[in-house]
Amino acid sequence: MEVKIGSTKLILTIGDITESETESIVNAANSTCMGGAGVDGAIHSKGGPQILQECIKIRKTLYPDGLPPGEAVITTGGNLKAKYVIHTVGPICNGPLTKHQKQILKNAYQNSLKLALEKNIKSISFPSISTGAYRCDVKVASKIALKAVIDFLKQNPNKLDLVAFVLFTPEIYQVYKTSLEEILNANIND
Ligand code: AR6
Repeated sequence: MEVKIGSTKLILTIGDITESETESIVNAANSTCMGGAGVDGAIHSKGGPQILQECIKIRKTLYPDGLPPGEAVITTGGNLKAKYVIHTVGPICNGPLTKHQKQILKNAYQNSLKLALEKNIKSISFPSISTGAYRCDVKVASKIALKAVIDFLKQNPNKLDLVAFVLFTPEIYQVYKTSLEEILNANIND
């Protein structure tokens, strides 16, 4: 599915984010920034050791106590097709998302986009942050993710060419597609 938000293309696609050809991809990391499973594991294993080396440096200099949930940092993409990896940390869920968890998730998307603009990056791919190991409800998370991106693009027009959500399974894709349709219909009826 593809829509336009101002001059920016917003795409939903099924796939593996490590194969993404956008200039940057976002990692659903944890506060250690030292790697893990899921998207994080795939990015570090395909991207190679340079990504971890830069993460270690960031931990030593900027975030000695760990990357706080909702914040974002940037490293090289190493051997990936993407030139940059933006690492962010979503909320950990143990049930329905609380107001605070929703805010953290929104921050994770918007701080990643902010960092992309600071680096003059034109295209970015997101995974479905916090809906794997961090167990947040996909339907709720998808609405927050899409709204966060759409609001950001409306507030920062003509900066990014492409924002893609690269969703790992057809089921997750379908949830995001329905959410996007609902958000766009709600906007029309505003
Ligand atoms: N490409 C796109 N999406 C993927 C890929 C991939 N290669 N692999 C998994 N997904 P998760 P989280 C989907 O667990 O919930 C890590 O251990 C997956 O199906 O990667 O934010 C970190 O180190 C799900 O929909 O991230 C943290 O400790 C989504 O990506 C923790 O997991 C997110 O799943 C972060 O948990």
